[in-house]
Amino acid sequence: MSLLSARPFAIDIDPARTALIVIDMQRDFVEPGGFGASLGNDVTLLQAIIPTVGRLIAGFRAAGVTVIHTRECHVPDLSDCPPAKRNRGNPALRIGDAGPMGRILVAGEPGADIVPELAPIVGEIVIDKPGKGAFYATELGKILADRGIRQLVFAGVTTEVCVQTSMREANDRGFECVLATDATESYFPAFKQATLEMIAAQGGIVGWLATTDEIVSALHGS
Ligand code: TIU
Repeated sequence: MSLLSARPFAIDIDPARTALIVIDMQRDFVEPGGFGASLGNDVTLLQAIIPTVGRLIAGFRAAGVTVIHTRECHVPDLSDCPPAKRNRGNPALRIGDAGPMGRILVAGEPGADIVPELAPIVGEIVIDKPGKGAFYATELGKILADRGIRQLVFAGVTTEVCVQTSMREANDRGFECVLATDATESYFPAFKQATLEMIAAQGGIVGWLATTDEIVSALHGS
């Protein structure tokens, strides 16, 4: 056990029962021509966290603690993409349409890949998820149960969409959840800030907040 300096209060972390969940650090969200850009977003904000997410992943790898990556994507026939999701809004390109990085948010296409700087290494788990939450219609719950994992550190994009949804799903399933505040980002800075505040408010109603340095220090027992 090591004490993680966190907000709203410190938390004991057991590295043997902890995993890092890196949410959707895919080219479709952080590079021009992908899903995020097709929705009208400025993707440069998200690109800026890649080095910090890399440092967090490296800290987990060095400590021998489980690293899990997720990708928001759909099977090529889009049978796992509800029309309500595909037809939402008026994007330049819809899920499944051909863009500069292949078909938008379709598994196996270049845009659905995790950015090369954060590529999973052999032995790390990659979860393809059709929803915003990482537990919905995936094996994640079973994988965590099989490994006896009870504490989760979250990073990735976007803070208020897939990260927050996944963290809330995990909180309801009884996991203690920590969000790495400098290893997550939103297309909307105000939404990120609001998300951090709502997670830690009311005595940590959804979980804890800590920086990458605080988390890596705790994992290494310093
Ligand atoms: N649009 C947006 O902010 N996010 C998503 O659609 N997916 C994730 O957050 N991964």
